[in-house]
Amino acid sequence: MLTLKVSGMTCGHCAQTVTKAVEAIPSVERALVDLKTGEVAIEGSADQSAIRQAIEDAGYEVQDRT
Ligand SMILES: [Cu+2]
Repeated sequence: MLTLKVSGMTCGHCAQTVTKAVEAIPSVERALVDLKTGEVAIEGSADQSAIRQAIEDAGYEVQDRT
């Protein structure tokens, strides 16, 4: 499972938008957003750059992990 930190998600609608954007990638099985931490957990085999791109295209920013 891959976990990414995403900034800009503030409500359930944002979470839904990001979830749908990531789950639209064919090799992603499931995406789970935790609004409190801003983390998106992704199950599946999609590569990270495709996931980042999908999140950014949806209007949110992926932060580099520290
Ligand atoms: Cu929102």
